[in-house]
Amino acid sequence: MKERTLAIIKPDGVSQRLIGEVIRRLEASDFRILNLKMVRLSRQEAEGFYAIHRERPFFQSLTAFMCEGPIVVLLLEAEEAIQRLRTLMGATDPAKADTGTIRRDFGSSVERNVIHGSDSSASAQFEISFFFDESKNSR
Ligand code: IDP
Ligand code: MG
Repeated sequence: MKERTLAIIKPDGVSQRLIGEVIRRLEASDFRILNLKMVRLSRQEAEGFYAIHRERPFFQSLTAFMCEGPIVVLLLEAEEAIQRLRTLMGATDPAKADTGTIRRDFGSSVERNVIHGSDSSASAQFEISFFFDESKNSR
């Protein structure tokens, strides 16, 4: 089934000049980019986006990290997009991620792991509408 999901190239990915490489991998694996933008999150926006992790010990550090520089937000569409994006990304901790995944190849720590991807259809819905006005998404 065709699905939509949200990916973010995190500040460490942008600063390592990985925008092109990440997008190349996404397109090579049949993701269609329906929309994208570069933004700089305020602390409040980062906290809103990651509200589900509010009680986690890494919340302050994570939200500070997500604000340290620009990010690239991508609205993606593909067959099984949610699961396939997670597979391309690899495990949260780059050291534990499979060979050939984005996080394994470019991540530097469990926090600085280059890319975000929605983990379920509920989170994809929330995350897409957090960043994009759905009535304006093109194909
Ligand atoms: P995910 O990005 O693989 O879905 P989550 O558990 O949803 O992982 O965590 C969200 C983000 O928070 C991670 O991508 C990573 O940047 C950061 N994070 C997760 N666990 C830790 C941790 O134990 N220490 C520091 N940062 C973490
Ligand atoms: Mg997650």
